Amino acid sequence: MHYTTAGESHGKALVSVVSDVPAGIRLDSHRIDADLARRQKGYGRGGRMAIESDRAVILSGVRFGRTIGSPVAMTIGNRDWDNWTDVMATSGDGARAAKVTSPRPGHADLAGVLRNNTDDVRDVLERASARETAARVAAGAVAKALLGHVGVGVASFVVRIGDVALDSEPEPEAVDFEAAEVSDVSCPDPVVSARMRDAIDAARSAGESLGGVFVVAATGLVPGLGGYAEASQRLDARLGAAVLSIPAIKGVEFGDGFAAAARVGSAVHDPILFEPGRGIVRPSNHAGGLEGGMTNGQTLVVRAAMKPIPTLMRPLASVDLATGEPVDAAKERSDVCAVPAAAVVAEAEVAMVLADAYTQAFGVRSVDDILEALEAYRARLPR
Ligand code: EPS
Repeated sequence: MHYTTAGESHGKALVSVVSDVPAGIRLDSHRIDADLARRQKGYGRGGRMAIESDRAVILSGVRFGRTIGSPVAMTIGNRDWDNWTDVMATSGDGARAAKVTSPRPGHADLAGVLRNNTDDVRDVLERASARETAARVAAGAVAKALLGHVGVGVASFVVRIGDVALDSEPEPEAVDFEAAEVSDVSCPDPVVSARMRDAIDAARSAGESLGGVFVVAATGLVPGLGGYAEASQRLDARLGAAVLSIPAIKGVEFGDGFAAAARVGSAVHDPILFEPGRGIVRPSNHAGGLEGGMTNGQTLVVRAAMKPIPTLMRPLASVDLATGEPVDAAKERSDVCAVPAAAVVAEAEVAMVLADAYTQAFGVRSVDDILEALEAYRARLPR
């Protein structure tokens, strides 16, 4: 299973196409919309989120609430399009659209205009905008629906915003995900949530923006997804690439991640024990559920760092690309902090990689075939 998206931030709509979708997945558009709504919320979002109310319209690949084995195409309308019909028209000469010529440091603006040989930063920023991630979340909801059939759950929580962090990061099994979902910063600890909101308020007042760190966890995975024999099979690499493809994500860790580099081996690796009746037991999960490029049957723990958003209300120095004169970087309406939103997008990315790994291992034709192959696989695993 894999996806592609199309759509500009202020164009008419976003488009999502999910391919290699097995038949028989129960797909409820309310579930898709619930994730779209989670992505929209979050303390620190800007004025745009008050305009949008994202809903997925399913165009193909689904009949009577179930996938039929063909590509699932969806659109999400941009309500803001009504305010941008001149600037984002698909025809005409653009005479009424002022060019954006002051690239924002940290955004795709400068490298994008150099790459594409354009003199209008808007040609680049419209697609580089994180608005596109709404389409990823819709695609990820299809992946999550398949994972639901095989007993896999994917969830996330925020552990840091700016310099405010949870004192110690809990094991995902101990996280109250419902509390995190209710929190408008997606942090399970209400006291830390309040400090995170204060930090976002302070950043907004200072014309600043904030990044942070979140965890995505996946439970119920069978061991052996992915592979060790070929570089392209390694699940760490596929998950890492997927999460790093989200705008503003600068680092990804699994389990203990970078901290493991400072420890001795016996403090990093998870012993393998056997308990009669329970089978193989791992007393710890430093590896974050991945060994040798494969799932090992434990909870997958992915942690990602997001840099602060590049659009600053107190802008950094830039250059007017039309004149070469020094100017302030473009100051567009934007968010102060989108870390809670990025966590939902990362759930979608992780879910897509895992759904793809399940279809590669157990078949792409139908949910029933996948479940049968999975049962046979589970039956031969040691008790
Ligand atoms: C974004 C700028 C803002 C954000 C946008 C990402 O949009 P606008 O320029 O319309 O104010 O709100 O995020 C979304 C629209 C979204 O749906 O997440 C940017 O420059 O990346």
